[in-house]
Amino acid sequence: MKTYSITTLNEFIIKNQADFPYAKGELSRLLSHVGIAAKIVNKKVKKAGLVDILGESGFVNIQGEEQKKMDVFADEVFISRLQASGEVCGIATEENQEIITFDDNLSKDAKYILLMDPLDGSSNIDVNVSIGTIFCIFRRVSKNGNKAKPEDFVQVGSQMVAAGYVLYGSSTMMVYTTGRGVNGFTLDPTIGEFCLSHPNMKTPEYGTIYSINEGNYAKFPDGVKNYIKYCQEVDPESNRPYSSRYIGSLVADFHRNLLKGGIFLYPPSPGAPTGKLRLTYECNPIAFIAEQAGGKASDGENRIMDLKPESPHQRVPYYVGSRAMVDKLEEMIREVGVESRKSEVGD
Ligand code: P6P
Repeated sequence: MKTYSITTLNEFIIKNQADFPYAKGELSRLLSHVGIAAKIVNKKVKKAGLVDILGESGFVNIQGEEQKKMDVFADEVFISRLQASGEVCGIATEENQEIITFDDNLSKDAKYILLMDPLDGSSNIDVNVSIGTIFCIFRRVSKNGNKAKPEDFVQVGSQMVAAGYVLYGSSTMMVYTTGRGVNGFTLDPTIGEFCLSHPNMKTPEYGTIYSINEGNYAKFPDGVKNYIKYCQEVDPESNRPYSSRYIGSLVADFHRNLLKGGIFLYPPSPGAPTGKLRLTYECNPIAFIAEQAGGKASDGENRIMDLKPESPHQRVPYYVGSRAMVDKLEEMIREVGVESRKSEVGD
C-alpha cells in the first residue's frame, strides 16, 4: 500500500540537524516555532477579508473588540511564539522602533537573536494580494545570561545563521536556508503541516522578468534608467523579450523571480533617498536565500550581505535576483559613474 510519503518541516529540520554535528537542537526548535507562528498568522490572513480583521486599523469588529492591524497581530504572534521557544534572547521587528529583549531565565541564556518584518506588504491585504513574513537569525554577540544588546541587531549579513520567508499566497509557503541550500515547504491545511514541496531550490542564471515600481521612473538614477531601457529592448544575446512584473509585495515578487528567473529593483527615490527596504530584516534575509539559490543581491555597488548596518531600521537601495541580471545592472550603474566622472573632468 502506498504510504502517504511527505516530509514535514519538523521532520526536515530534525533530519538536517544531524548534518550539524555540534547542533544541540536550539536552531531546530527555533525554526519549528517560526513555523508554528506562521500557521497562526496564516489562519487570520486567509480570512482577513471576512468579519474578523481588516488590513486597516481603527475598525471595531462584530464582537466590539478593538481590531488590530494585521501586521500588529502578526508581530504579536511571532513575538509570543518565539519567546515561548526559549531559543532567542531578543527580537527586532519592523513594528517596534526599539529592540525587544526577553529577560526570563529560559531566554536570557539563549544564543540566538531574530530580526523580522512580521507582515510585509500588509497594505495589500485589503485587495487580496499576497503578503509575507521575512526573518533572519544570528548568534548573539553580547554575553549570554544578560539581556540582548543593540550590537546583537546590527551584525553584518554574512553572519546570518538562517533566513527565510513565509508567503501567504494562493498557497502558503515557508522557504528558508541555514546556509546549506534553500528548501521550500507548502502548507497542507488538511493536516496543518508545512510539507517539503521545493527541495534544493535554485534560481536561473538569467531571467526575462524585471520587477520595479516604474511610477518613480523619472527620479531613478541614470544607471537604473539605462537598465530598464535595456530590458525593454529584446536581449541581443538571447533574443528574448523581457516582461515587467510588479506585485508591490517584496516576498511575492521575489518568490516568483526566484522560481522563474528575474530581478527585483528598489532604487533610491526622492521619497526614499536611501531606498525603501530595510537592510536587516528585509534585504539581508532575502539576499541569503538568493545567494544560496545561486543568485545575487546588491545595493548597486556592494554585496548586500557585506554591508555593516548602522541601525536595525536602516534602508538601502536593493537589487536582487538572477546573478547575470544583477551583474548587468551593476555594470550599467558603473558605466554611468564613469561617464559622469568623465563629464565632470570635461573628457
Ligand atoms: P512601492 C510593501 O510595502 C513593501 O515594503 C515591499 O513589500 C514592496 O516590495 C515595496 O514596499 C513596494 O513599495 O513604493 O512600490 O509601493
